[in-house]
Amino acid sequence: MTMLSNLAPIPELYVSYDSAQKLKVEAADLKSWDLTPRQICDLELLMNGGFNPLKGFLSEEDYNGVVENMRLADGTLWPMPITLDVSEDFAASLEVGEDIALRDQEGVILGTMTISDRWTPNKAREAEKVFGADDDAHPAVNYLHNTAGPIYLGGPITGIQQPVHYDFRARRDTPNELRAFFRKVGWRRVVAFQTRNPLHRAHQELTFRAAKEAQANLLIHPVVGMTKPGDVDHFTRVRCYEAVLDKYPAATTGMSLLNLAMRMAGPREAVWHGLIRANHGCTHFIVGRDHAGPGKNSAGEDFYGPYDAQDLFREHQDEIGIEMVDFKHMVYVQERAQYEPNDEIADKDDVTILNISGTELRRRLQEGLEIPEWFSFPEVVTELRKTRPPRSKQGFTVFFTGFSGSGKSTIANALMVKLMEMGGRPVTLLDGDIVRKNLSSELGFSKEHRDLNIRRIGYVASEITKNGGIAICAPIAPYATTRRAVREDIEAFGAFVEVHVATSIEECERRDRKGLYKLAREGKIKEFTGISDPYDVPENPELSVETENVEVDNCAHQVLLKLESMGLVSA
Ligand code: PPS
Repeated sequence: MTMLSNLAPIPELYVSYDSAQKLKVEAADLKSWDLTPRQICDLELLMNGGFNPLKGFLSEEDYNGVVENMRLADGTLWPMPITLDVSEDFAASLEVGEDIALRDQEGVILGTMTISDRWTPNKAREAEKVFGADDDAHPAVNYLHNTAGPIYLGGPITGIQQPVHYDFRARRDTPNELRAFFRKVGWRRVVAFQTRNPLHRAHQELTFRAAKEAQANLLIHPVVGMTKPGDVDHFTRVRCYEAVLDKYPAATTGMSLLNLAMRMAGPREAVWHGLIRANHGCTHFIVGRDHAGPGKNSAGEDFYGPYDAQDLFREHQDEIGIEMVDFKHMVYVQERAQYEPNDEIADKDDVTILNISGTELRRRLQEGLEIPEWFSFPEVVTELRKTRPPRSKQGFTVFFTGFSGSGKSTIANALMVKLMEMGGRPVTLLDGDIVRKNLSSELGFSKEHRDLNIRRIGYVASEITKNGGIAICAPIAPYATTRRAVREDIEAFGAFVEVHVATSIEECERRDRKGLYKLAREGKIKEFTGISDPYDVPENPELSVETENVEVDNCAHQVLLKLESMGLVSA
């Protein structure tokens, strides 16, 4: 099959500038939906034609077709549900047929939608059919159940303006801008490379080979919208990509950033990515092993087979309108000092094959170890080291949890002083009592208020961690789910060290330093943790300390040893 790009403009959903100005004024009377970050990404690609032929968020009929057999109601291939999920309250306030304003998080109007459909989706079914399993270990299934609203709205969009991006503006292109660029420079065959990771030498080799094989120019087309939680942030990645771009022969290769919110849906995602690239005027698309793979399921197995994405893509290639280029697994052959496709090395037993896995690379970055030049480009390694300094230079959070009077504050204070004595990073103590005097002064002890209190502490600790400091938290934090949520927030930026101060309730009551247990027993304090309110004992804390017959100094020392063993402080 010979693919030549169709570089005629594709339809967008934007109205003219004058109409947009008028609509903006009129929209003041409409009910507004404040879009989530993922919905903003989806809306941008709906409006600029990246999701062509969609004309809006899916109707119920289209949604059912997409979920069940990857097709819109009219039979057109479309693998991913692009839906507007909202709250019950908002959905209930609307009539079908009504127009709503779609606004970004600062209230700027981006478009309007005429509501044609409103329904309660069967999310378990969506998870099974689209993502392959109703398992929260899949990031998109987790999003579906725990972040997305319960009601879906569908209907056509009228585009008013693009979401504003302040970063890398010159590197972002709509499908029509890319098409115009290809037309201008005479690129008739273009192979696109999708990525959400930094590029190293192996990627540079394989993409260049793919372009040669397809006799095409190369477009590095990284996703900068939303990728897999825990990925390297896009600011760092784009600086890395810019460094790698210089390594290709001049004028063969370009780069454009795609504000896509990935779902990590493997085979379906590959087909979706292909359709999006076809809309951007590309003729070829590289599909790799485990394309857009979400990692392991809750049983520790892969969600999809390694070549499922290639198989599904091949099956639908003609309809997608873009030709697949198989990804070659490139490895470094030491004796020949070059990268070669793994399956083309005839003398495997006589040569030394080198490879560094993603996990090994992260370990080396964490520990500040050498990353060899055969593996990556020095400029890329320098960028990565800036955002991933060794653990002993990163911020982290120590989160004490335990009953009132268990000794949390005393140990936390001792730890703070020891860390300050060591120096190097600022230390902040967020003690339960102190937080309740300041940050959470209006809160009581209901589950809702305790959760709010812990989420606030978690938010402050995550900011401290992000900025390279040490946060020591010492609340009771009785609920495991809330502790887990805080852990997730913080682990995006650094380590979360949960320390269970495991003093028994009997011992805490015996000590009764503040006389609160007595009052709780007398019923004068209600909802008292351990007496009349629950405490979920941590199942897998990084450390559990006993305080009965143990000096405070020794407890703090145990924490310090743990921090040392995790590489967070050096002896
Ligand atoms: S929580 O559950 O994490 O929000 O609690 P926290 O912010 O750590 O606040 C606990 C301190 O408040 C005092 N106190 C109570 N604790 C538990 N239950 C009830 N009902 C209650 N009422 C007041 C108590 O002194 C706790 O301090 P610590 O430092 O834990 O002894």
